[in-house]
This record gives sequence, C-alpha cells and structure tokens, in this order.
Amino acid sequence: MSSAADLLAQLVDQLSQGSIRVVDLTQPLSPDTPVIDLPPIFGQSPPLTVERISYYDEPGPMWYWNTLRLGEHTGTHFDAPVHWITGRNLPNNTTDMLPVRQFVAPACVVDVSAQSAAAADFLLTREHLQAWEAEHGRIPVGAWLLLRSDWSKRTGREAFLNADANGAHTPGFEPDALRFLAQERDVRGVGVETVGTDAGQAGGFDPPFPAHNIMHGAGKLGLASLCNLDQLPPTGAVIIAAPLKIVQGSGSPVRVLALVPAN
Ligand code: 23J
Ligand code: MN
Repeated sequence: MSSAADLLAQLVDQLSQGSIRVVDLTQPLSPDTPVIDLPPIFGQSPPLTVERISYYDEPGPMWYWNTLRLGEHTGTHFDAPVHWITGRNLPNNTTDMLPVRQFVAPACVVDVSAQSAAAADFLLTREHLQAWEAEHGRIPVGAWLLLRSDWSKRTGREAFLNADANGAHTPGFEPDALRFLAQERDVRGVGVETVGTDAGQAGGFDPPFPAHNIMHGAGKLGLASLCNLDQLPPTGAVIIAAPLKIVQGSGSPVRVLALVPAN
C-alpha cells in the first residue's frame, strides 16, 4: 500500500539518489536576454536593467543587492490567461489568482527540432499531434505540451529572434493544433523555446497570435524561452513552473524545473 506520504518520501529519496533528476528549463536572465520585438506601432517590453544598490560598500557596507526593471514577459517567462483579450474576463486569470495546483503538471514533449532546422517558419499541425499520440499515447488532461525546437541553442539576439523585413521567422503552432490541445485535450498550456508561444509570423494568422488567442481564451497558460527540452523524455517528466505572485500580473519571469526519471 502506497500512501501519499510514502510517495513523497520516495520522491525525496530518489532525488538524493539521483534516480530522479531535476532539469533546469530556464535561460539565464541578464540585460542581454532577448525580448520580443513587436511592430513599432505597439508599445515595447523593455529588456532587463540592473541597478546596483550596494556591493559591501558605503551604501551597504555588509550587503549586496540590486534593483531590477523588466517587462513581465522577459526571458523564460509565464503567460497568464489575462495576458490576452480573449482571457480578459475569465475568473482567477492573473498571476496572483491562478490556483497553485496548476503550477505542477506533467509534460508531453513534441520534438520538432529537425523540421525547425529545415524551415524556421515550421508550424505544428493537429495531424502532427495525432501522430505523436499514436506513438506515445493520448495527451493527458492538464499536461503541458512542450514544443522542442532546439531554438534555445541559437546564441545571440539576431539568431534567436531571426527577423527580416517580413518579421520574425520562428517555429510555432497552427491554429487548429491549438484548438485540438485546448478543446479536445484540455492541456494546461503550451511551452516553447522561442521568445513567445506564437510563431514568428503569427501576427498574420487567423486569428492573429493563435497560441495567445486560443490558449488564453480557454484559460490555458504559456511558457516561453524554455531551454533543455532535449533533456526531457516524450512523456513522464513533471514540470514545476510558478510565476511571481504579482497582483493583477499578466505574466512573470519564472524558474522552470522538470523532474525526470534518470533512466
Ligand atoms: C504581446 C503581443 C504579442 C506577443 C507577445 C506579447 C508574447 O509573445 C508574449 O511574451 O506573451 S507574441
Ligand atoms: Mn509572454
């Protein structure tokens, strides 16, 4: 008989033995962290700035600390349903009100790294998801759908944002794949390695920015600028992603961890 208490004791045990690993899915956060570049008619989210308050010196002889300024959607970050107009009137749609239960969830990892390397504008379809399910089983209710594109391996702002005169070219989801995930599978949300959950060209889709429009309209969450998705199995990882409890926050920088069976 395995009680919940036994299970948690086993978890602690296997974490210390190393048979369960903790994988960091978070990018370093610095003033160099790339932020999304929207068309200039829109307001822009600033990159991180760090201002030193003291460094064991006159303003603080025994302590070191900094003041940060950054957009909520900077670096590895969490999108709450209120971020999009479709999620505007949902209950408990902000970073401070979301049930914490939602911050621990299993992951389904879809590997589109080869397709994304071959075509930067690659879009995942409903059919891709159905083929994934034929191999790995049905996407469970409440699971994160993580898109492994290997995009996090691109170093430098230019290569990561991959923009030209026609805008950004980064992989993402077709609207119908998002409808499938939100409505037919009731996922927790989608997570990506790119700067935002939508494809680079998604401003021109119907609806515009469907990962935001469809997911947040259904009360689902988003994770952007993830890394190390290549260290996750297709199923079986557990994700811990809890945003800062910003009152009425639309999102937050986040440290995303995955618990993974070592083998
Ligand atoms: C605002 C408008 C469009 C997009 C985004 C934000 C994000 O990607 C984001 O970080 O939520 S595409
Ligand atoms: Mn965001």
